[in-house]
Amino acid sequence: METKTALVTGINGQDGSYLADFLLTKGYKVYGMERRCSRKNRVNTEHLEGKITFINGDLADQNSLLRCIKECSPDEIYNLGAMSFVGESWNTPETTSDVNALGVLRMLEAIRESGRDIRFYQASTSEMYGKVVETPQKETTPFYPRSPYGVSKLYGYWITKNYRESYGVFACNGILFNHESERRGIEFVTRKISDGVARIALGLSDHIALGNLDAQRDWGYAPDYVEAMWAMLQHDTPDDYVISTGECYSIRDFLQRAFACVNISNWEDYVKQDERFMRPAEVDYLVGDSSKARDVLGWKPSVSFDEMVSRMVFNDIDLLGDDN
Ligand code: NAP
Ligand code: G4F
Repeated sequence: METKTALVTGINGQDGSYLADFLLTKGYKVYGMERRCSRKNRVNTEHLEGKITFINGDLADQNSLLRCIKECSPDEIYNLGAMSFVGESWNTPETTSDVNALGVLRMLEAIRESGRDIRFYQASTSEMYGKVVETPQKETTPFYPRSPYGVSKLYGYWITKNYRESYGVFACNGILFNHESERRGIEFVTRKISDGVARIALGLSDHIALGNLDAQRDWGYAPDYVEAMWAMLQHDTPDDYVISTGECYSIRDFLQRAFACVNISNWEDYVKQDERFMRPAEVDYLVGDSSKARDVLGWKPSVSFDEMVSRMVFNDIDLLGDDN
């Protein structure tokens, strides 16, 4: 069988690292694109050194993308690189838009310029539904983004669809609902909670400071979700798919489950609400209908919410235990 080559942007992020793990099991040659920085951040990808090829590139720099494609000659590109933290997007709306919106355009243009037949995956998001106009949200639900991040991702979504329709690029949008894991960035609420609970259990802290506890999300497990990205690019025709569990929980539910892992039932005593973590505009409720992906791609999630919370908490206990 012919070896396929994939270029993955955002390689050092949560999804990039899991996708590389998955593609290696499928026999791919994997190139992981990372930005040059003063100190390498390969917490999620240290184990991939020697197994994949790291390549420097920046979604804010057109020439670097052209060079990356020339250097790897990929069959598939997974565009996962982004300023992905919604809260930060109000502080850096311009950079967020440059990378998350124009970065997609730059990559699509680089594909066109290369003249190669490259399949393209765009990391779109449930944040595009924002102030939801329909529940559950599916591929046909109108969008109403509520943050500079959501707005920037909406451009990425449409330009991907547009290049598919204008130039026949095999380009797919995965509209992924929140997905979490042991490799989740520490600033996101689930990992902040699992890390905070671990610290409290180990006597290293006495509380967690959080913002809005009433928001509700459809939380899945990241390794399940990267399989859906791959499945989209293996299908006969390019299309857009919602990827979600169909279940919805609040931050309070997450807290209750996480504290229960360390036998604490009075979790409210350990949580302080802090204005600093409230957002100028909130997405209150997201729950996805992934019937299309389940029917067409045969995809379904395998790890339950409770199992995911427990894996995250015990992983953080292990990590902190190793540090002490
Ligand atoms: P993540 O952990 O924050 O990873 C994002 C990666 O993008 C980081 O490795 C970051 O590298 C890289 N990046 C940032 N700016 C870049 C630039 N200018 N050029 C190239 N790379 C750049 O995010 P994730 O959770 O893995 O998510 C992957 C993608 O899916 C993102 O596009 C995100 O918006 C989207 N998404 C995520 C979810 C979710 O729940 N996780 C749901 C829907 C969609 P640095 O280390 O250099 O900053
Ligand atoms: O964990 P979050 O920061 O994730 P958010 O905003 O849902 O975005 C994530 O999922 C999107 C898919 O829907 C992705 F596109 C995006 O890249 C990212 O991966 O916040 C979740 C909820 C929010 O309602 C927030 O207001 O948790 C609430 N929250 C309450 N206290 C907090 C905190 N969020 C964070 N990060 N930190 C807090 O202290």
